[in-house]
Amino acid sequence: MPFRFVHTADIHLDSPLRSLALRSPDLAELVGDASRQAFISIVDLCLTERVDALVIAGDLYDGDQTSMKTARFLASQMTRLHQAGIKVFKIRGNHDALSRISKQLVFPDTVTIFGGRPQSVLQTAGGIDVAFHGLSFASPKAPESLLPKYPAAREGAVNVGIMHTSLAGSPGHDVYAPCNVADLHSHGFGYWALGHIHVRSVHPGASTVVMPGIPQGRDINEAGEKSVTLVTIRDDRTIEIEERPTSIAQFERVDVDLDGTVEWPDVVGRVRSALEDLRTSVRTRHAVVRLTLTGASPLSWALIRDRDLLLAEAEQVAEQVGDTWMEKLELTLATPSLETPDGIADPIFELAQSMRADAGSQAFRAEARALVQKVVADLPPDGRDFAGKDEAGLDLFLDKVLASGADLVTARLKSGGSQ
Ligand SMILES: [Mn+2]
Repeated sequence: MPFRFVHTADIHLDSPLRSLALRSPDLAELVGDASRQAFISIVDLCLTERVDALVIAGDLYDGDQTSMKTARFLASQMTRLHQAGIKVFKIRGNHDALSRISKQLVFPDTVTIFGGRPQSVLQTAGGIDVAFHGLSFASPKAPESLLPKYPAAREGAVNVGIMHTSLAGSPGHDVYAPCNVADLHSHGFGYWALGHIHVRSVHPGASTVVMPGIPQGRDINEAGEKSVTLVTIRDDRTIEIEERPTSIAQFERVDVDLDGTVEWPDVVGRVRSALEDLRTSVRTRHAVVRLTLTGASPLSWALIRDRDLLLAEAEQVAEQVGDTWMEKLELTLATPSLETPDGIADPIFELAQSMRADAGSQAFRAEARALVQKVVADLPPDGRDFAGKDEAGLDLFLDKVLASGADLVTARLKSGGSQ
């Protein structure tokens, strides 16, 4: 009988909605509840696969906004595992360190929450001894490697280390207990159950080192199918891993090229076939789409002007395709030249030129910058990144907004009354 466990991390329960673009209340509800649904599907997987343990390598919670509702939810899920005889081994990550409720929750005695001192728990199943070694760091910041604190491998057992770490660094993730994969391999453990980085990675070698990634994406920057790792330790002590899908809603970018489209229904038809293709390739129940229209079409100006109608049509198509949602519509269309063929000055062309020139002027930019900064300051901290994370980001945002504003005014003038 093999020993089996499920390894997950970074569930981030109660993570606030990070996209301001989720304008449909149904979609906001779907995405808002998805992390919780993914956790239920992880527990379901544990029960159907009759595993011996569930390992949670940190960041079960997102921060200090963890609610009583979540506390009750977790207690009921832990009870399901407890009743099935499945042990839970959990460490805290940098986000859990901020959570007040996580310190007060009382779980069944089959749940081990590792504390600030390294601890080892031996579990025997199917004649195989497995030693789980874990350590939680109490602060949200851990600048040094935690690896030296882990005990040496226990002889006669298969050793599993549970650690929250940024490894050698990963874009978009805070440095946390950094360490090298090579050092993990040489520590003598059979398996390293890691957490923190939201993108899955597997590092085979002397031991099996797995970063499972987030089990449910929270916004378009966490696109693609998400999963957990099902680990099987065979009688001969070899370790096998399988990736198992867990996400309920999958974010996906879809680009649609409009080259060659002439009439509005052509555009809608292209969108429809792109969403149908997506639906056949995505296994996750719900697909949440950021749609980007590219290419050149004589309809460009009309599409820019009537973007709201286009979005409404895309939403309708998505609904017809089924379990498909529009997160956002982006237009990066090549706009046809405004110059008249015979070289006679077109007043709209001249106006567009002068708007572009004004948009580049210092005074205009300074005014626009001040306006954007005022909006940013009025938003809660989680919503402030839309205009870039720093000065350079803000400049890029201004470039984009000013250019698309000029295009929108031009589009309204250019195609006024034609649709
Ligand atoms: Mn983390």
